[in-house]
Amino acid sequence: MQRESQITGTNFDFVDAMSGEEDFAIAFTANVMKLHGKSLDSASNREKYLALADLVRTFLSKRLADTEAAYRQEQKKQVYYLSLEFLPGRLLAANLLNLGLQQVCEQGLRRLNINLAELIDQEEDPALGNGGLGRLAACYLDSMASLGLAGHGCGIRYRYGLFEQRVTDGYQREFPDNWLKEGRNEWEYRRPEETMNVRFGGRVRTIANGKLHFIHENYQQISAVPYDIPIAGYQNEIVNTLRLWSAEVDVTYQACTFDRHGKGCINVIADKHATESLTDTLYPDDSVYEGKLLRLKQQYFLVSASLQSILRKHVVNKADLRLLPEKLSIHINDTHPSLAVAELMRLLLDEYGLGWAESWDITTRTISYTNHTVLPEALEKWPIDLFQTLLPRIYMIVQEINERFCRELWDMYPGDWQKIKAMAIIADGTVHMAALAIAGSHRVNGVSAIHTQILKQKTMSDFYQLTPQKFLNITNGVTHRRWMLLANPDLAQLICEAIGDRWIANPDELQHLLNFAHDNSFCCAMAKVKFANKLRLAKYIQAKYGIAIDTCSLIDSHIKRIHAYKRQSMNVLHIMDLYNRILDNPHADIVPRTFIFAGKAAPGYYKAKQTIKLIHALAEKINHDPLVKNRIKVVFLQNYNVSHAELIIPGSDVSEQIPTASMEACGTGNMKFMMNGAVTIGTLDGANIAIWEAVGDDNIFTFGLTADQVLAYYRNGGYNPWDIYHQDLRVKTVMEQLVNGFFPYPEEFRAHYDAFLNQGDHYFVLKDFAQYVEVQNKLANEFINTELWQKKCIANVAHSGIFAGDRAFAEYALSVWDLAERPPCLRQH
Ligand code: B1H
Repeated sequence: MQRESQITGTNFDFVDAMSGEEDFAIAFTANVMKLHGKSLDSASNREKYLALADLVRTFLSKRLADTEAAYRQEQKKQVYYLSLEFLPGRLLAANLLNLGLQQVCEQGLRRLNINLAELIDQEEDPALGNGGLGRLAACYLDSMASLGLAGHGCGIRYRYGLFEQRVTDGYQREFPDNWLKEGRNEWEYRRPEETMNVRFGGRVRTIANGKLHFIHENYQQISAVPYDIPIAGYQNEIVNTLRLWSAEVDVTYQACTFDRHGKGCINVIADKHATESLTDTLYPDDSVYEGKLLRLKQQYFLVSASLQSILRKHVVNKADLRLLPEKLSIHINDTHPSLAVAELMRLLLDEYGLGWAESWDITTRTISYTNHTVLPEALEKWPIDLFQTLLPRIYMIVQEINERFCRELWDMYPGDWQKIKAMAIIADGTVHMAALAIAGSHRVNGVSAIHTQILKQKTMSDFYQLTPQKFLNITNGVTHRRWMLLANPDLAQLICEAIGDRWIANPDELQHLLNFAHDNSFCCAMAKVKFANKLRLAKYIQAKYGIAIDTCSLIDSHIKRIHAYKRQSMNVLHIMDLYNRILDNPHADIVPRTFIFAGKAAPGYYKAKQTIKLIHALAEKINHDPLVKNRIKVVFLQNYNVSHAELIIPGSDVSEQIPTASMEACGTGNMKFMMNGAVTIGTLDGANIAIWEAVGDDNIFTFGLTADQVLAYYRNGGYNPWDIYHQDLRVKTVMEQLVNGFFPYPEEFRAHYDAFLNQGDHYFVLKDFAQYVEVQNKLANEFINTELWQKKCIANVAHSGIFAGDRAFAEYALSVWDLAERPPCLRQH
């Protein structure tokens, strides 16, 4: 009895005292009772999951408090990573792994006849991001904590995440992602005492009494309440935070004045809901900028709340504001939080009374910026009217920054108005956020070598000429802990058996796997692991969609946002061509293939949504045609999220990375597939190039126009796709099939047909088609040579170390944030 009372979920002695699975089982059972007032027998799986998460949170709580105290004592430099998006994925399994509790928990639950995997499945997968950009932010939080860097995320606690995608009749339909149905998230700590107030609208009165004072009046003030999600480092006792801000209105002290309609409190509460809607939803556009007032409001809300709380903490700790750049770094994830430049200036000038020159020096030495896209449609700019009305004081500051910046440019390039206009922060009635971000940062980085090169030579060339020392490349990386240890535990285990476990701390050591490329038993074991993962995926597809896939077939996955530049449509055209080969010759020698697609289309993006319909129309035809004899299957997995990626990636043989060269800044899915032994078929773009350099020609299938060639075509007005239509019968056939009744919807795919043929094929799908088909054939023929294929898989895993997020973040630590300590993975070099 005494033992039982000692081991409860909230007793912190328990955190240190718990010694084994029996203790864990007792604590868990007690926690189910404490949390739900139910015995284990009558608790549902969801209730058991919540009790387990709560128990794990006990461990996190203690480390969170200890980490915070240690940072304060050591006065460690802090990094704040500001991002409108974070896609952390489910946290239970990750926390168990990072806290070193995986085994004890699994075995403890087994004693109670509970399967841990079933509880893990109960967790919502928070969709607080669109895709690569948000997932990268989450990978970096994991790396920072694991490297022992004091790095924290700052984002928005969207009440509803990215929409839930359901497909009916081949059409995407969107539903609200109600991830907080229970009103709270089990990992978060609400911290109302640290609420910040953010001001919108109103006007600014200037008073000059010796010095200028700016009085902001008649503004609307919105409270930002922080919720901290703990981010545990890998078995190093460190817990950092992801701080998410929520707009909240406390009506407790608001008098309800009754008007003649007797509405009183109804109005007060209606106003509360209207105000709180600020953080209701994430904008669902990936790579396309949408100039909506609410989005600008969200950006300022995040930036202002975060900076106020960061500065307050700095000042409370009695640190000198002039030491800000030495004590902390503020990193902005793309231009979305670039208002940070102006807001930091406002706080230093207006709230803390510093002068302009000093404030600007502090600001630019504190802030750094990563650019994630060169797509022109994604470049953020805001109409002056809208900007000035919503943020009058911030607009004044941006004006001043712009004037001083343009004066500097004038000194550099006297008389060159065109250049100065092209670089100005305010021009043509708009505020250019990338210019603000560059001017206000001491470092600007791209996310892959080719992307950075395009930034330097094209998109930001004027800025590069002006301040070349600011620009650098840091190729993205992803956390191998989530993408290997968690998503593919059998592979991780096998690797440990072969080369030991040092690769977990230093992924470069994966290179030692190359010694096993000729070891038959290792190759066989790798193949077995892949097969088991394919089986797991096949079971999921069978259960969810009733489609039986051949686990011996080549599983080829194309999973990412649906976008014309990512060219899912080219993949579709190739599958149509394969199918046509069977129609022409039912006995054609076709390597059995399963094509998997998953991804969401932005709700307003017609062509992307029609691509989803096209994939479904094709699946409908092929999967049911007896002539095909199951040699090809096409599957679309709905509502793609981090958990689906964890299932699909380890079970895939081939990774489709086929964007129009020059358009995919980096890509990170490509790295995750590689780590799991899938072979890439890809264009020479983004990190595909780095993968190619790492694995060599034999272990990747590259094809298509290079970025230089694509850009040269654009300069010269494009090319004529009809030439290809007339030269290549395969192209002619698949084009006609889009509109001739081959699919039972003759007009449905007219937009695709027109884009390919009548609108100049902007994404070079037809231009790259022949080469794509050729490497697809080559790849299939090499796949059936299992020995050869295994070597490719091993080479991919072995060379994936440089794509670990730890390497990327160590580079940021050294070259961008100037952190004193050398992260462990760089220490050995
Ligand atoms: C990336 C975005 C993005 N680049 C606008 N840009 C958004 C742009 O809500 N918006 O308005 C949201 C997201 N996302 C991706 O970043 C790149 O396309 C990938 O190539 C890259 O790997 C990833 C991480 O760097």
